[in-house]
Amino acid sequence: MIRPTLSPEVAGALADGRPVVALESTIITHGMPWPQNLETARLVEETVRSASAVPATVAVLDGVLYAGLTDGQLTALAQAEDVAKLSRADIAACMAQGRTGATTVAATMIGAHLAGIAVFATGGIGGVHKGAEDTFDISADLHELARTPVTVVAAGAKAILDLPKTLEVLETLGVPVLAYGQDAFPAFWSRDAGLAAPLRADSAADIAAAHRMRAGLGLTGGQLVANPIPQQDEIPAATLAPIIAQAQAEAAAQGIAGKAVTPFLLQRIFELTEGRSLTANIALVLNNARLGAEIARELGAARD
Ligand code: PSU
Ligand code: MN
Repeated sequence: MIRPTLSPEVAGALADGRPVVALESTIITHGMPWPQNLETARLVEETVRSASAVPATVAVLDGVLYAGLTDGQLTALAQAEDVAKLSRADIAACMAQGRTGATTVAATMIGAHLAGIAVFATGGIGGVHKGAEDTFDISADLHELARTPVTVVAAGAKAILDLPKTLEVLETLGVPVLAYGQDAFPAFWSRDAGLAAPLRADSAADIAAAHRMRAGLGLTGGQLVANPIPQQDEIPAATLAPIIAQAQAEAAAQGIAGKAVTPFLLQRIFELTEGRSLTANIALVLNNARLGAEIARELGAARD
């Protein structure tokens, strides 16, 4: 079995059974513009360390799968061009060809699990795109949550997606969706998607206990923790709705499809909100990093 190459910091923590939180790299290469992408990646790592856990950013560099990057590697990745966006389908080919790729939620879960890391914090997950009844565009993130035993902390899913359908697919796939500290399912930039979350958890200890219980029952797959954006950073859903609609119309008009859809929409929304979407995005990622660290601490030495 191929294991990820660990940074010294991550190797030490795993060997001692200290808490580790995996972080994704597609958010750096395809989710945020330079230089805020690097600033955020560093801040997220520092936030995890301040919360008494060790950050393990996952990426493929020149064919090598890493869990834990040096600052030099992080900086190079944040500036690199033509980095592949890797999911379950393409991570092996990228490695076999000695290429460089950033890991999405799905591929980061795979890397985290191979390294023995049970918790992963990010911004938003991929889901069912609007119009999926025609395009069949459903993120592989949802299927990965159904098969790989990692607890993923996100701020829900973006309103660029069809949120009711996303929750339906997660239910069909048997993925627990736990809203943290509230009944409503959060919608990334806003705290309330206008939908009830299937489950609710009020503490990191409860989330860790549910993770362990799933393993005990022999249930495959992970859990999605939907952590609402802090109130002061929220952008009301009504403010964003016309902007999202415009970005979506442009994507359709330009024939954007496949892997390019999510990065295109994120970039257009950043431009149309004059950067406000990015400020909120950074705040919620940091908030998720803190909760991820707390869950990892509660899980203790549990590795699966
Ligand atoms: N949603 C966000 N920010 C992101 C992504 C999704 O709010 O950066 C990235 C994540 O890496 C996620 C991926 O796993 O996009 C999903 O892409 P797709 O929709 O092509 O599956
Ligand atoms: Mn897709």
